[in-house]
Formats: sequence, structure tokens, C-alpha cells
Amino acid sequence: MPTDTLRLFFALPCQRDTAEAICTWRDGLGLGGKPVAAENLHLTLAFLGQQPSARLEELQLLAAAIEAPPFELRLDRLGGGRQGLLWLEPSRMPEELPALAGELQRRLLASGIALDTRPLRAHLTLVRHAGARPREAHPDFAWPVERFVLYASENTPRGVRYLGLGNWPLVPGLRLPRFRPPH
Ligand code: 2AM
Repeated sequence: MPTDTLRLFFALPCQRDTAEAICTWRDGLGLGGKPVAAENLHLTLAFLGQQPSARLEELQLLAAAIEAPPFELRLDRLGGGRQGLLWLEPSRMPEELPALAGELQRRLLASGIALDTRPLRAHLTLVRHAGARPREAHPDFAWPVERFVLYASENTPRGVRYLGLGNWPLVPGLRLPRFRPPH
């Protein structure tokens, strides 16, 4: 990994039990392509792209200042995009998710970090370059979301690796951040 910049994103990490259940279900569909490793399953909240390593501490402080409650995310829909991308997404968006992502994005923009201006499409990527899109698939995974993480993405000879650079709990009893669009 170069030391002067890092490819960063904030995400919800999928905890082990849920990730393993999702991978077992996915692998049974015979989709081909490049499946995402169980330890890499996540849902991106904000993608920062290449950032100077010197900003890391500022980003960690920014994340630590966010107060938000835990919630349950039910991944019950299979979605797909270009180049054989397949993902899981919720058919019903819990209000806590856009509130958390919006709060994070608003603070990042206020710190002068340029973010993708497209609205968040909450998804958990399962496979890239899939050879098939199943006609019949009825996923239903309940994911208790209890923390969010700052990751650096590194390319290694064995594939992409996400390195956790900070991990912040969502705290029961806290009120939702008031939803304000980031722009
Ligand atoms: P993907 O799974 O749909 O590719 C690490 O690469 C994470 O950041 C992935 O969740 C990826 O989404 C997301 N990501 C990569 N490039 C992005 C971009 N330009 N805008 C938003 N998210 C991005």
C-alpha cells in the first residue's frame, strides 16, 4: 500500500454469522464470476476514494463524533448491475440507514472531502462478473447493524483486501441524526 494516499470508504461490516449464511446461500446459486469473500462483505456508507494518509486522524475524529442508534437491516432482494454485478439490498429501507449515511456524508463534505453526488444505493455486493442472474432467488437475511467502520482498500496478489482503520459502535437509545441531505 502506498504510504502517502489511501483508498478509503466508510461501511457497515457484515458480521461473521450473517456473512457466512449469505455466502452459503450465494454459493448454492452457482453464479460463477468472482464472489466477494465472506470477510469482505459490507455495505458502503460513503466512498472517499484516494485520500492523503495525513488526513486519517481527522477522519477518525469525524467518525467518532457521530452519534446514532443500532438497527436491523433486512436484506431480502437480489439486485444486479452492469458487468455481472449482483448484490443484496433491502426492500424496505430502515430510516436509520440514510440518517447515518447522510450524517457521515454531510460531515465529510463540510471537511472538504469530495464525494460522489449520486444518492446512496444501499447494497451489499455478492459477486462481480457473474455468468448468470438467477430467476428464482428469495434471499432474506436479518442483519443487526451495530457499528460502522473506516476501511482502506488494498489490491494484493490474492485479490482486494479491506483494512479496518477505525470502528465505531452505534449506541442503543440514541436518537437518529436529523436527516439532512448532504448537499
Ligand atoms: P461496489 O461493491 O458496488 O463496487 C469498496 O470499493 C466499496 O466502495 C464497494 O462497496 C464499492 O461498491 C464502493 N465504491 C467503489 N467505487 C465507488 C464509487 N465511485 N462511488 C461509490 N462507491 C464506490
